[in-house]
Formats: sequence, C-alpha cells, structure tokens
Amino acid sequence: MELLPVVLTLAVLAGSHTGMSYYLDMNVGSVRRMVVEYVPLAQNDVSKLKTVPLTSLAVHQLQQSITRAETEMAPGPIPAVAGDLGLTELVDLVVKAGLKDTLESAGPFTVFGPTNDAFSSLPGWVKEQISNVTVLGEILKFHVLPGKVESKSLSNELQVPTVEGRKLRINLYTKDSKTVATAQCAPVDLSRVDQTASNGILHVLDAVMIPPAGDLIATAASLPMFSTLVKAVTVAGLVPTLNGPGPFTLFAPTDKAFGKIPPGLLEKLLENPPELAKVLKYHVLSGTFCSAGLSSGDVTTLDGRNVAINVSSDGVVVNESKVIYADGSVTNGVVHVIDTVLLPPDYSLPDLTWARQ
Ligand SMILES: *[C@@H]1O[C@H](CO)[C@@H](O)[C@H](O)[C@H]1NC(C)=O
Ligand SMILES: *[C@@H]1O[C@H](CO)[C@@H](O)[C@H](O)[C@H]1NC(C)=O
Ligand SMILES: CC(=O)N[C@H]1CO[C@H](CO)[C@@H](O)[C@@H]1O
Repeated sequence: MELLPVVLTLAVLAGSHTGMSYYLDMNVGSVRRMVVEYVPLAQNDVSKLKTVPLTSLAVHQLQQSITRAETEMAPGPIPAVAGDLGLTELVDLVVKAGLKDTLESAGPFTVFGPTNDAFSSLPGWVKEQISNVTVLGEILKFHVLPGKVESKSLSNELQVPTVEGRKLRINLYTKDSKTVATAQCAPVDLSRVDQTASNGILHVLDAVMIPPAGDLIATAASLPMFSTLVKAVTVAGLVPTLNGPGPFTLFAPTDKAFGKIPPGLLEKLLENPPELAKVLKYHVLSGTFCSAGLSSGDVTTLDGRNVAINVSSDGVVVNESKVIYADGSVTNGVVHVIDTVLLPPDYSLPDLTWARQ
C-alpha cells in the first residue's frame, strides 16, 4: 500500500484545517504527532512537508479517521477481491455454482482465478459441460486450495491438493529469460499473484484449469480417437511406465495420424514390441512441458533421441507433427495431441531395413 494516497485519504476524512493535511506513519500504526503544511503532494515527495505538533483534538480526530479508513481499506473476502480484479465472469459462475458463501467463509483459501477472456475462450465442449452446475462446481473447486499458498512457495512439478479433491500441478519454466508459471498448464499472471483478501489470497490465471480425468493411459483409453495408440502402448509393454507417477509429456498421435504411416509398418511394429516401444518412447518426454513453457529447440525423448520443437505464431510443431490440441490435463503430466506419428531418425524411409525383412 502506498503511503501517499493513504495520507490524502485520511486528510480528506479528517477534514478540518483548511490547507492542512496530516502525515501518518502507517508502518508504525500510530499517529505521528505532526501536522503537515498542505503543499501539493506531488509524486510521493513527502520530504518537503513541514511538521508541527498536533493538538490533542486533532490527534483524536485522526485516530478516528484511521479506524474508519482502515475499515474501508481492508480487503473484502475472495469474491469481492476477484470482482475488484475484473474477474467478473468467475464471480458470476461462483454465484451460479452456489459457492459464494463458501468463498466468503473464514477459509483461508487460495484461489486461482481465471480472467474473463479465459472463460470466453474455452472450447465449446467445455462451455457445454459447465452449463451443468454440478460440473461447474467441480471445475471451480479445482481452482481453490485449502490454506494460503503464496506464489513464492510454488515450485516446478509441485502438486497441491485442491478443495475439489484432485491435485493440480504447478510448473515453472524459463522462456526468453523470463519466468513462466503454470497451474495444470494454465498460465499464471505473475503480475497479479498474491492478491490479498480477508480470507485468503488470489492468483490470476490466463486460462481455466480442467480437472484431470486420470493418468495418461486412462485418459487416452477414454477417448475413441486414441484406440491405436492405446493398443500400441499395451502391446509394447509401456502401460506400467506411462501410468506411473512420471511426470511425462506425451505427444499423442490420433488414429488418423497412425493411418498416415507407411503401409504395413504399423502391423510390423505390432509384431515387434521392442521396436514398437522405441517408436512410442520417441513420443514421450520426461517432465511436464505445458505449451506455455515450450520453447523452440531440441528435447530428448524417453527413447534417448531428440525431437525438434518449433514454437511459432502458427502453434507448436514437433519435427513434422503439428500439435492440434495442447495441454490435455492428466494426473501424471500433460498430453499434446499430434496429427502425425513421430518416427525416430532411423525409421526415415527408405531405410526401413528391419521392417522389410
Ligand atoms: C450434471 O452432471 C452431473 C454429474 O456429472 C450428472 O449426474 C447430472 O445428471 C447432470 N445434470 C444434468 C441436468 O445434465
Ligand atoms: C518454425 O515454424 C515456422 C512457422 O511454420 C517456420 O517459419 C520456421 O521456419 C520454423 N523453424 C524451424 C527451425 O523449423
Ligand atoms: C523426421 C524428422 O524430421 N526427424 C528429426 C526430428 O528432430 C530430431 C532432432 O532435431 C532430428 O534428429 C530428426 O532427424
């Protein structure tokens, strides 16, 4: 809190002496026994102020003003602070889900508050889902942590339990020599973290977090477009790895992507689990690489060989595979859906010697 606006507010509240204002030391929390001559209090320059002793009446008036001003300036509960920050859609949805009373209760809570833009840019299927207030309530509770979790205590791959029950994952990256923080891959607005409310704190998010339905494998298995991937991962014996704690980043080819690989290759691979495992591991990175934290450059896959990531205004491309859906929320990392299977360098045609045999 800046001192000068406080001084001016109090001076106005205190009224009285024409042309006079009061200077308070809010840090000490007590009224300094001085009156200052009202010079135009331009740009934080308190050094020019002349001090004179206060009368006891003036001290009394000032103390009353301080009490009043403190009441007025004390932050409200989380929904009020969210409103002040312009997170009006969040506040509306909190009301709709019947969570306002909870978020105004003693708490304390930490809320990751998505902006209005974050809500309006949700994909249609999510908007449809959150038109159901039960689902909406679950998603909103996934944005609330019990207790106060300040931004300084966030660390890379930290998992924190939410009020909803499932954990969300924090990631910290360095991108273009700046720190990028994400919560379940939603970018955190680091210029608006640790916003104080009477019953907790609020960190602003640039996207809405979707609670993970399960781990990498369970999530892929629940979606019909990944039937080939799930079959391949099972045949290759990679399920115990990929449903482990990880965390992992999976570039997940759709069935359509598998349909584009050279004829016969998939059948050959399915008959050769160790080779299939190599190809599949070429789709997995160790660690959670959310799109907000991705930079262009080579990264090493679980297979040991590199893929080249290209981040541009056109989106994210991995070697020649385009990410068509980024930041799929899972419990043990993240899934980015790709439109083309990644083949390790020795699979480039026409060198498919082993597959030709
Ligand atoms: C809302 O979602 C819940 C939980 O998924 C479900 O049980 C309920 O039937 C849904 N309500 C409507 C009106 O669709
Ligand atoms: C990255 O993608 C952009 C846009 O498609 C392209 O112009 C650029 O050449 C690519 N960079 C590399 C290193 O491939
Ligand atoms: C097919 C293809 O482009 N493969 C490349 C993927 O990126 C790695 C790392 O830069 C290269 O070594 C591969 O040749």
